[in-house]
Amino acid sequence: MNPLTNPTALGVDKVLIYIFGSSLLLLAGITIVMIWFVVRYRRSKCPEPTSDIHGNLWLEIAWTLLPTLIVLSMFWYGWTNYLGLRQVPENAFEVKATGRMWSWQFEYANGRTSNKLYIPVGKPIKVLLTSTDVLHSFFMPAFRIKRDTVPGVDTYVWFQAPEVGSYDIFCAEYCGTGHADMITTAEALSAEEFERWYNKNPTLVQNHGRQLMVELGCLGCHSFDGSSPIAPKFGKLKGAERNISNEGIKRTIRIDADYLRRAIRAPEADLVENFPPIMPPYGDEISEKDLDAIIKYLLDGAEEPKIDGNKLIKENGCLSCHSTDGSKRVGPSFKGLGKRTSEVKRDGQELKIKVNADYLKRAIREPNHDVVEGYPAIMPPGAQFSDEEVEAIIEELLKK
Ligand code: HEC
Ligand code: HEC
Ligand SMILES: [Cu+2]
Repeated sequence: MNPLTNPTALGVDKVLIYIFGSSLLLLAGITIVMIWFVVRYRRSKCPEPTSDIHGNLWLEIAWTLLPTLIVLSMFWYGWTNYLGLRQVPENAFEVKATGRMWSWQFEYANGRTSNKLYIPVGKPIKVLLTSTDVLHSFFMPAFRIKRDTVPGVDTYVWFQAPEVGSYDIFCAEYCGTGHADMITTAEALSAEEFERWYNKNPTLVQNHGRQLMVELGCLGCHSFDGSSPIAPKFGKLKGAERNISNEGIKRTIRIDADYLRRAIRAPEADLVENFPPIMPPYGDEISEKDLDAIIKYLLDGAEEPKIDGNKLIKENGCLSCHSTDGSKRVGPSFKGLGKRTSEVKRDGQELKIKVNADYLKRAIREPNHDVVEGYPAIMPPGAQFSDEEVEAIIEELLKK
């Protein structure tokens, strides 16, 4: 397959041109014959019928068979090209798309999520579709693909972007107040740029270094929390002071990348004071690239990377129902939320609750427990978040 084509659009366009073209031809043929007959056999020219035919077998066979063949050919042509839309090339890159009120979320094999569909150009993309709440419809006009997303049903579409650029994505099924906001784009990137985007996930890069240290067994001696006394603790090491001895000569140094590199490749050279010289040197079993990842992780801190609450709020569609500027949308605005007292209904009873972390946690986890007065109980429960993620979101909400 030529990577620079748009196979799904080509297939659909061919069928459209064929059906529309043959309809046009028929229309023209019938209209021309009709006009010709009207002129040729008008009353002033032929006051009396000139012939008196009662049947013509061949003519009848012809006008039954010809239209049947034309219609069947439309069916056959349409069907074979429809199969092209449903048969996904084997090397397709898979992305999960979830429709929900009122945004699209895309999720990649490595756990990355985003609200725009980032894809490599020229590669078949299989989009696995589902919905969390109501019917939506995933529509990409540039590729002539449109498919309903239904809660509990998994389906798919595929396409291939012929050029680097932006392609529109819409929801084509009226799904409530914010339906028109379900607009986003597919960003087709060159292979290298896509690779960079795909691997740029800061959480993953930092965890890669940590992961390597787990795999290499460094944690047999070292710990992140100081629980192992036999080797120095891994922590935020950048700039920390160390008393080291090198063949009996003592020095105080500040930790930098070069020091860490030596400490791993040739631990016997600079020994950290008060520790036995038991660390084995690591040579070929750690590639330069992996070593860089480890060093980066050791320098910048062993704490878990901080979860970005604002990013979660943006990428999980909260802003399609909540504003941050005080304006009322489908749900209450986030502005000043931390200083508010919410009037809610709980089991039919009206309550006033001072907004705090506990209240917000419930509002995200079980939105129908307390429903804010004057709003419909349609907020989807944030079941996809870990506890840490909910905490990060709450921290951001309280600041707004
Ligand atoms: C057998 C136990 C052991 C293993 C396994 C081990 N280390 Fe060490 N490591 C030590 C000891 C003991 C020291 C302190 C003495 C020294 O400087 O060699 C040390 C020192 C270090 C230092 C200098 C730390 C500082 O605070 O100045 C770094 C960095 C380090 N190790 C990284 C690693 C990495 C990365 C691995 C895995 C690839 C690893 N170590 C595996 C025992 C170990
Ligand atoms: C489909 C629209 C919709 C989406 C998406 C949505 N919410 Fe809501 N949210 C509402 C509505 C409507 C209410 C008010 C009714 C209620 O309390 O259930 C509400 C209430 C809230 C409240 C309580 C506000 C108050 O004034 O007491 C919080 C907090 C909240 N949402 C947070 C979030 C977060 C965080 C997200 C994203 C993970 C989110 N919402 C996504 C519609 C939505
Ligand atoms: Cu929709």
